[in-house]
Amino acid sequence: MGIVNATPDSFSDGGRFLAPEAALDHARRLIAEGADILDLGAESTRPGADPVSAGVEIERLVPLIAAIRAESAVPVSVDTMKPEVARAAMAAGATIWNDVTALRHAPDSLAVAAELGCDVVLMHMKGEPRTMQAEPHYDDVGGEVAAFLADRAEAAMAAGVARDRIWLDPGVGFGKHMTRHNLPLLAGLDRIVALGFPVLLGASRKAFIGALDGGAGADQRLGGSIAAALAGASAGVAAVRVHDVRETVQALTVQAAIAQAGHLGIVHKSR
Ligand code: HH2
Repeated sequence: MGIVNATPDSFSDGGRFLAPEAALDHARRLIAEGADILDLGAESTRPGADPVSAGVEIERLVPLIAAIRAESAVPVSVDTMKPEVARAAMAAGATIWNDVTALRHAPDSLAVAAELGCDVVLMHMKGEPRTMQAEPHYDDVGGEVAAFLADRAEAAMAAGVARDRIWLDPGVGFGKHMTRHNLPLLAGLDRIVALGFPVLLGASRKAFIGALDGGAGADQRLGGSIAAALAGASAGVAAVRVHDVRETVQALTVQAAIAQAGHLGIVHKSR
């Protein structure tokens, strides 16, 4: 899943893709680099970011979705917590609602997701974007995140969302201490995969990578982003949400080829 930011203040792209033409060019590039899904966002979820109105999000997203739809069949996901934005995006041709609040932001989020019949990504976040990094606490981060996600999947199904429309996401960096929480969460992804839903992992360019590498900035975190994507793939996640599609696809291709050779080797030896 390639990330296309249509925000003026996203932490990693600094608004480079705000103009519709530039965002469309970026989307085209990610498709050419091998993205299977595009995730479009118009509101930054960066800690401390200011909220954006639904009208502004719709203005930024709908023309972009329509332009992508006009030239590509790539599935489009929209990163929004607002049901009215999801509704407008699905009408324009998106098929996945990626909600960092796991359909908790608005009272009608669950009902609208069920009505739209779209795929939904339910992500774990402790607190809300403005405050989430203020002293988060867990006794067992992996267990608590898995329990939360199982609970939200149940709530979505109870509201009428089909089981096979649900994705889960551990929410790396959302209300988690840089290393004390994100690393055990990444090490225990199999517990989330074991819930039986496809899992999406978003670790690309996140701050924990900088924390492990002498404060490396967002544009200096490619190696760590790839390491996290590979760890996710090993644990069985279905998709990784990344900025650097080409490099990630290459890493995953090599990882899969090595695994495949290993399997062939085992078959060989057992003969
Ligand atoms: N991370 C960000 C935004 N949306 N959605 C999912 N499902 N999982 C994530 O990990 C995730 C997400 C981070 O957002 P932001 O700070 O806006 O930066 P960017 O969109 O460049 O990643």
